[in-house]
Amino acid sequence: MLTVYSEKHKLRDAKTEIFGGELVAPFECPRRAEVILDRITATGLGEVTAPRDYGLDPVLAVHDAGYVGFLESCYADWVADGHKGEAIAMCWPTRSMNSPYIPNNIEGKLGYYALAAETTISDGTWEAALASKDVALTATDHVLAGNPAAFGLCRPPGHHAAADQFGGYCFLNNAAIAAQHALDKGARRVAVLDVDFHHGNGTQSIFYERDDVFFLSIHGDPMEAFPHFLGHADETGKGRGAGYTANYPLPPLADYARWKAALLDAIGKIQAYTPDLLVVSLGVDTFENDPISFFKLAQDDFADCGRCIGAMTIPTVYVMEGGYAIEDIGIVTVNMLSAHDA
Ligand code: OKP
Ligand code: ZN
Repeated sequence: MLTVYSEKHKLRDAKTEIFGGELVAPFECPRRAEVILDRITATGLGEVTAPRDYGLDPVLAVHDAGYVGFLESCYADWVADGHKGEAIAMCWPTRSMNSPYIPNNIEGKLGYYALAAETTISDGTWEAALASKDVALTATDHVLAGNPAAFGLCRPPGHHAAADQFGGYCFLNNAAIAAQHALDKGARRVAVLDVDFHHGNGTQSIFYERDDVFFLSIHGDPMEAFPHFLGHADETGKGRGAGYTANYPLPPLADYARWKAALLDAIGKIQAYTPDLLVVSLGVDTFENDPISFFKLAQDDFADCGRCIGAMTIPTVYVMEGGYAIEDIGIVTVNMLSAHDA
């Protein structure tokens, strides 16, 4: 399988994350992509190629223009406002403060455009996010050109990013940008299967009222896990999109038997939908040793999952999302990808 990779992911190298009331080194760090790339090379998964530059048009096809402008100048605006650390949201327009105004002040803007506080915006974040969507788009075009599958080694990840919100380590929604790009290039229907431990709230919200993208996600029950406020089983789409969202929230300590039952149900729905393209939001934080998640998938389970997805024989783009058991994420990611082709 072809991998698309850009060195520019290294520009996303934040120094701080709020975790457990402390400022810690971010779980979502450059070494993640290096470990996965090393495993791809060591196992001979396939060719590794650089992305091409698609500019902002495919971004603006799913994201709000004001949000994109905010991301582009956020760090510079933060520094110009006299701050020394990384840009971070601290104040939100919550239920009791509904207002149509978008603040001028950068602290106000951060609250307006953020959905969580753990994720800072650091120097280089925007450039890395741009390269990450180019990785997803290049992998997508490779599949649209007739190849059965490709892997976009995206970093930073994307599935929590909504049309106008960042958070959960995500800025631009690479999977949504890829799915929309495929539709704009002639695909009639696209399915997005999100296997990251966390619910793909951003992808779901972007396509919630549409029937041309079917979003399915298997994840930690939001009653117990981030992103806490979306991903319940009764969220199934709205309007034209009714029936084109499927959520499989699973409880703490869910093992592969339980997880696979959800996967097989999702696969049945995907096959009935007959999509022209499948986008897999490939998070590997379902792994038993992941430091911030609570599922119990073992290394070999990822190969079984890859086999099940590959057996659908739908043209498939994998885009990297989460996975924080740094020393093992290369193994489990490549277990999944190599089994797809087998
Ligand atoms: C991003 B991706 C756990 C806090 C979790 C944010 C997690 C973002 C995950 N106590 N904080 O979906 O892997
Ligand atoms: Zn995750």
